[in-house]
Amino acid sequence: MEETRDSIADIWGQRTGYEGQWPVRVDEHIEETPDQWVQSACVLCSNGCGIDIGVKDGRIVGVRGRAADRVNHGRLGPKGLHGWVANHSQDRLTKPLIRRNGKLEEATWDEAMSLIVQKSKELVEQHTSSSIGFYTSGQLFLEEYYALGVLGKAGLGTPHMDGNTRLCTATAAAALKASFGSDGQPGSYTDLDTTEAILHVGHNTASQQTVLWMRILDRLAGPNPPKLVVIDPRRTYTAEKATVHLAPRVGTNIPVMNGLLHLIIQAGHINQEYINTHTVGFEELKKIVEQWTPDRVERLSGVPADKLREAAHILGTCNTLVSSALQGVYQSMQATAAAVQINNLHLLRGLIGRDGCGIYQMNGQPTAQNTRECGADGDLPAFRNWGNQKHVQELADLWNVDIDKIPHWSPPTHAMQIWRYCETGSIKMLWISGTNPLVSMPDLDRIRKILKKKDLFVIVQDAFPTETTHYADVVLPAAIWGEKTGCFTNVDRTVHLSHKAIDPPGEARSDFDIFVDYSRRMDFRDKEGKPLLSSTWQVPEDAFNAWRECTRGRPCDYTGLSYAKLTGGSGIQWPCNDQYPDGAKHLYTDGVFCTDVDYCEDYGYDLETGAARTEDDYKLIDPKGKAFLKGVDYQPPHEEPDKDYPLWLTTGRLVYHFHTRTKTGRAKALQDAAPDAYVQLSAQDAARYGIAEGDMVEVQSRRGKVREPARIGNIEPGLVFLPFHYGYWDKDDRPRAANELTLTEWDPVSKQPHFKYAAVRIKKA
Ligand SMILES: Nc1nc2c(c(=O)[nH]1)N[C@H]1C(S)=C(S)[C@@H](COP(=O)(O)OP(=O)(O)OC[C@H]3O[C@@H](n4cnc5c(=O)[nH]c(N)nc54)[C@H](O)[C@@H]3O)O[C@H]1N2
Ligand SMILES: Nc1nc2c(c(=O)[nH]1)N[C@H]1C(S)=C(S)[C@@H](COP(=O)(O)OP(=O)(O)OC[C@H]3O[C@@H](n4cnc5c(=O)[nH]c(N)nc54)[C@H](O)[C@@H]3O)O[C@H]1N2
Ligand code: SF4
Ligand SMILES: [Mo]
Repeated sequence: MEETRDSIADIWGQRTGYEGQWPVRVDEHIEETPDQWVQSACVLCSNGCGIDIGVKDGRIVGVRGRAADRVNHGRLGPKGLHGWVANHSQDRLTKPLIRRNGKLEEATWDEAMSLIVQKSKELVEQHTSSSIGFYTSGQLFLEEYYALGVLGKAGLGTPHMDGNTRLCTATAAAALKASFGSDGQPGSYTDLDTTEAILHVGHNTASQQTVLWMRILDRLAGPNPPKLVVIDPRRTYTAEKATVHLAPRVGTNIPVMNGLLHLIIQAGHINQEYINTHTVGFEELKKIVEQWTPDRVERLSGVPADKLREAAHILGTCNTLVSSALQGVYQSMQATAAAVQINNLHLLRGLIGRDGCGIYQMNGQPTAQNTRECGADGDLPAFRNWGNQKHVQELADLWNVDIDKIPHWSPPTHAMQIWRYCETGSIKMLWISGTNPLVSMPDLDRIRKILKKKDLFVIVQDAFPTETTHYADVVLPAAIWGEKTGCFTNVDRTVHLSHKAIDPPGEARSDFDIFVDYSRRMDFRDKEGKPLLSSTWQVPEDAFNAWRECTRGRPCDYTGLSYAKLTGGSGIQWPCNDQYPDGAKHLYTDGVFCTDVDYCEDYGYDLETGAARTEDDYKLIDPKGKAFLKGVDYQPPHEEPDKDYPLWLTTGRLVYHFHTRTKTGRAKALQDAAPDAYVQLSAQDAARYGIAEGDMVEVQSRRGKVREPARIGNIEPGLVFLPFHYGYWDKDDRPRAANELTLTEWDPVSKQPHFKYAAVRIKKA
């Protein structure tokens, strides 16, 4: 075995202080010397690092970073270096399974697909296509989502399709739409090389985007380090490096952000000319944030007034700024409203659309951007507006189907509602692909009950046996990264092509092949009677080429990209078209946003109530390309500590594991680095409850309980933290999934569930 560093002990590797360019450093981990290197990108977070897969005798034997890639210049983090080991895990699913007499038994593909098709046809006939729902992922490839999007909308015609992206980055999309009229991140990673200041809100970058953090660490180690403001209730790896760390109580992002905006406006640190020329809504925003004096913010959030002033001074005086928000915002109270305040900060100061200025309404999953782009979540493909008849007609023309085939009479059903329909019985077949809801959904007891229902037919398409496959009626074995070809897009709009390096194990098939096969067997046809997908979509590249046409003239314009162009060098940013043949670094360089009534992705929502605006409402306020400034007042969380459940719970991630650990738990180096869950609590709370480091602690909420060993320190008193990666543990019969405790509540605008707060009590077990 060879490694360029021990990335478990040395997560970020050696520093090279930034001096005018970010040097190449090729990180590598191989078990044997490969015969061949195959171009790909990493699928273990949204950073999208360029990676080469090393192959020998039909097996993956290692990986190395791609020196030429604009994202990572060769660097890789611990998950990127070790995660691939899971591809060769002994317990991969290699044959379809069908539940017979209560037990999952091996079956042929023909048997499994025939059963699914028979069930689908029966349901459509008896209950319409609205009795079928799809719950997909942020981890398949672009071509697969587009295939699913087309078959669901133009073939089956069901409004019930969404991704686990609802749990992940629905708020990123909602916040971008609310301010700029469309999804699409305005900035570029290269902004980090020159920016004067960085703001991370509820985003533990150091742990969750380790390679992006290397880029920041190299700036911090260079001659003109940026100032770093971190807003997180825990002292995370990211917070440790902060110039100013604000540690608010969970659920108080709005008071803190409003307080910052208030101080910045009051000090005159705004760009009035930019505001006048390029935005609408300034006076209303000002009126709302005015009430948030530092003392009032301190009373609600616990952030000392002086610290808030310090942070406001940095954010108000820097000439360039890169900001990011992630789950501490998106999964907490007033998610979209709080995320929008970060957009407001950049708009008020004119810090957008140029070098050194970027906003990341961050993604988490590697391909979440594509779920959203391709309409496999609750959106229409290429950021089209379901309320705009012209946009829907464009899709009908592209797919050659009648416009009424495409569900657009109401908003597409969001995932939380899809699960609700399964619970109440109107959805009778749920097709789950690339996600493990029995660890990742809130309130697991409820989800278990839903999946166990006799009248819900559950299909699970995954590569491994999981908590969720356990409850399936049909399990379809999927090929994963390295075993199939396709594209995906990272959070700074960089599109990568991942080539197939090896064959999948056994009879496992790619999601693309499975979806196209379903479409063929269902005999979905267009207006002229031609098969919908199967006549023209033989290989993923066919789907990619169809997708290119779908994006023409839309913000995510892929028309200049091709498999050939994406092969050999670096990933390339969209938009890539005649105007930007090599991709565009920044969106909105001219201060013109996607808000025109004919172009925007939606007509907007009331940030407080979630009430949707109609086309007619929007016409009255059409900002014709100006950005929206929107203010919101504070609302308290839906559950707060009381005498029975006196502590706050929050949940999140560890550097060594990805989500429900189906891959990282099967990579020995990563699993050994973080073998078990734990509960993190402050020294004060530990003393109060008589708990010592390593003691078993029972954590209970109104919905369930778990038992975890204690880890003490680096957290505010009154708050406990659980990593959410770990499912039920048979070994010592221990419930330990954080989601046994979380609640079924969601943001009114983005519909993203609230994983970041709940009231709990603890005791020594
Ligand atoms: N190692 C690793 N990396 C990953 C992943 C992984 O599973 N493991 N998953 C990927 C995915 S899909 C995602 S979505 C991202 C998530 O990346 P992050 O959002 O960075 O991860 P989390 O740990 O979920 O939450 C971030 C922080 O929010 C803080 N927080 C909790 N409540 C609040 C609040 O009310 N306000 C504020 N300001 N902060 C709060 C928590 O203390 C936590 O440190 O990571 C991606 N990268
Ligand atoms: N309490 C709490 N809960 C959370 C969060 C939190 O912070 N706190 N975060 C939420 C967030 S942001 C996210 S993103 C979710 C993640 O939650 P999940 O999506 O449930 O987590 P994963 O473990 O990534 O599940 C992906 C599944 O897809 C499979 N898979 C991988 N590649 C492929 C493929 O190519 N094809 C197919 N068919 N399958 C594949 C994997 O084996 C795995 O079983 O969890 C959410 N839940
Ligand atoms: S930062 Fe993300 S994309 Fe890059 S190597 Fe790590 S897990 Fe993979
Ligand atoms: Mo996520």
